[in-house]
Amino acid sequence: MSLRLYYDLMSQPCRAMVIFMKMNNIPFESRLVALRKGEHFTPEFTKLNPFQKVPVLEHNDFVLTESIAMIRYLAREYPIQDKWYPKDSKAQAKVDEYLEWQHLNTRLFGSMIFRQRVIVPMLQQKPVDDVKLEFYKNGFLKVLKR
Ligand SMILES: N[C@@H](CCC(=O)N[C@@H](CS)C(=O)NCC(=O)O)C(=O)O
Repeated sequence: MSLRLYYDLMSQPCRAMVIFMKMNNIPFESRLVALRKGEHFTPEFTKLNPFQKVPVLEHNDFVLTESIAMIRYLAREYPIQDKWYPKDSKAQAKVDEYLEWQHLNTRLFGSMIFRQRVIVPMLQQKPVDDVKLEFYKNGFLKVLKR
């Protein structure tokens, strides 16, 4: 049974997948997709994920996009430690609560800091926009306090 993960470690959801799979001893084949080289725009990759985003999980012929769906799928398919995704309904609901929340909170502000601090200056050869950076840093501090 083959399980493949298409990823780039520059991406936060990809890192989450790699950490989750390694911590739970889920064997997988690595398929690196270099976002900086635009490898997610190739026709082969677009066939896998028409949205041209990583991560993508391929389990035999079954293809899944969206990291949260992947984590839930793997938690059903593999014997993962309960602390990662509990079977108890209420405990699982609390994990789900965080998984839904993080997209527009920790992930959004964390990735925007990285974007403003690293990606935009590198790609556009511009100095860091301190006003924007400060905005996302403050947003990040606020969501970290919740
Ligand atoms: N909600 C998706 C997010 C996927 C996503 O936004 N991936 C980014 C990297 S973090 C990507 O592939 N971006 C490439 C692009 O937009 O061109 C998930 O959790 O898997």
